[in-house]
Amino acid sequence: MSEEKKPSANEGIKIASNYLRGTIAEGLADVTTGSMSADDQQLLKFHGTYQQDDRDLRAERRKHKLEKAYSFMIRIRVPGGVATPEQWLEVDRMATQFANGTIKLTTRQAFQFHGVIKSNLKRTIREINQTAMDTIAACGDVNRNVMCNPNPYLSDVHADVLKVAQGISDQLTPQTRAYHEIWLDGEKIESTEQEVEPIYGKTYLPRKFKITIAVPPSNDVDIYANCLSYIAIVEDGKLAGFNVAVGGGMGSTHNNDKTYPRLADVIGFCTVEQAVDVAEKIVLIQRDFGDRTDRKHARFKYTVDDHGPDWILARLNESLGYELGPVRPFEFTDNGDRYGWTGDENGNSHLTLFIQGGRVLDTETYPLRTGLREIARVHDGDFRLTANQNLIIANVSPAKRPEIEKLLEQYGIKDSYGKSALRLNSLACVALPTCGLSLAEAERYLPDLLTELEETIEENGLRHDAITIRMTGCPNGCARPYIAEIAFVGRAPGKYNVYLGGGFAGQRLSKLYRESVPSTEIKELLSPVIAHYARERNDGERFGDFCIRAGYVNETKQGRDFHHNLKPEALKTAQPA
Ligand code: SRM
Ligand code: SF4
Repeated sequence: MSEEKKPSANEGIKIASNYLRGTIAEGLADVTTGSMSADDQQLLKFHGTYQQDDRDLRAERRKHKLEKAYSFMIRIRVPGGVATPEQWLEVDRMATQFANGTIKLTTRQAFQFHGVIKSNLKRTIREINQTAMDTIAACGDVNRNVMCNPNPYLSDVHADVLKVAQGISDQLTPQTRAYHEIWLDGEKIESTEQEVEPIYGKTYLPRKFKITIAVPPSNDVDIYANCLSYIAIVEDGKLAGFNVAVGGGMGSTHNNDKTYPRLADVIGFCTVEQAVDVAEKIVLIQRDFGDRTDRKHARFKYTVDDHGPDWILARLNESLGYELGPVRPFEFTDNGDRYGWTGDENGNSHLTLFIQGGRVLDTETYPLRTGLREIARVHDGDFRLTANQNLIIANVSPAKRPEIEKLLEQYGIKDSYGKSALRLNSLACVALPTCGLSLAEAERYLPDLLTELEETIEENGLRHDAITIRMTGCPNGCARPYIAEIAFVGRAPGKYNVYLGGGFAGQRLSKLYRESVPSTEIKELLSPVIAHYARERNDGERFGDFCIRAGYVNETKQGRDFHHNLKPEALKTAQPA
């Protein structure tokens, strides 16, 4: 007899929370501790904030019998990644006043603050809302920040696409008044009966949900790694509609084959007018059919894999009351950002800047944050956050460009100048010291590893050859590592699984090449592969494709195969020659 599985603990927390209130208000008022209760920590995510502690200080504080150095990460939603100069200035101010003096640009086009202490949490979230931005649903079992291709090169199409992203974001934003009550001192509504969460209901979604929109040929928002993606189809210079893709995701757990990254399947085409409806109906399918018993199997990618994309399409058509059209042709060439100045059809200019690790801060040698602040003070366009943790100073009018160029010069801010194509195509997640799940360094270590690998790259004449390279501190995949051509995924302090063979446009999963490689041995491990590539690649052949052709790894054809079909050497720790 099959035993019915119980819903996971988080389902109970959501039901008991009275639409995400829990005891957050009381917890914030408790000055005896810098932390919140375990259940409220889960609920806080829906409000856009995570309790963390400074892991660099753990041992020292334990020695002195002190509470951990608790603080909060706050994620600010920026649908489509577009922020005004005024918003930039406010984010910059709050980074100093309430956070650790840095602004983090995330892999989903959002801002993050780190290091906000409990007594400042409410004020910070309130002030974020005063800037016409918010944090609701930046995290939690709901739809997250909707991503959108940030490059306004085709500015009319881009404006249309951005409108759709904002429409989807609005439609899927939770309706609970809890956010207003707790953070904005909104009026308390006593009866839960008056609450309406027409899309989510009391238990919201089984797990987080992610949506993105790409404008080919750029796949800079990594559509294959999202739960639901739209691929803009541009015909005669106009937006004709979108191909719809479902079931992508990255997260996996070491030594658990039942968890795996998966690429989205493209299942049909919808018109611009249908896009919001399609998003809502897909979310409802996940709400009703996603696995609420096991959070490691609760993402939409498993719903799609378990039932099959055809089943999802049939259900979607049924609930829409009309059918998606056949998939239209499209082609992605890459998933990186286009650095430097570009112009658009309206005569405005856009400058894409490389921001290492997405971290905007001042150092003694590079006053990036100050420079951007000064630019925001005169800028008459907007700022665009890219899904590659970079920044576009967008829509610079011809009149303003000389002034902005002068400031760039004055603060030494370079777009891509002097950097290898390898570095310009790198991504690292936050990891230590704030991420509670990290097993190894990422953002703080990748820049140094790149410096080491750049020696090999230079020796082999590959300085200008783009290779995508990504690092995460654990297998959750926040920098979307499993679709990079080279990826490092933390196993333990100073040790990484090395993956090869991802697609240059983010269209193929990679495969484990060596397990648990000490960081000191990574250069020795990869140098021969890079040299081999430089010597024997075919014309235009990408590094990831070469790694498969030359037999370093087998091709991963689908998510379920990610952990299988490994070369025997993959599970051996690398031995230096
Ligand atoms: Fe992520 C959890 C940071 C994008 C997959 N992610 C976390 C947490 C909140 C750790 C935690 O749960 O305690 C990290 C906070 C670290 C910190 O100190 O800031 C964290 N994720 C990030 C960011 C900031 C990484 C970055 O360096 O930019 C990204 C914020 C995006 C945003 O603005 O919303 C971020 N996370 C992603 C992505 C990439 C994407 O969405 O395109 C993924 C892979 C795609 C996917 O979802 O499948 C991702 N994060 C995860 C997972 C694994 C989920 C799963 O399916 O198993 C977790 C852990 C979890 O949810 O249990 C996680
Ligand atoms: Fe933290 Fe892991 Fe995400 Fe990196 S990949 S930010 S270590 S959860």
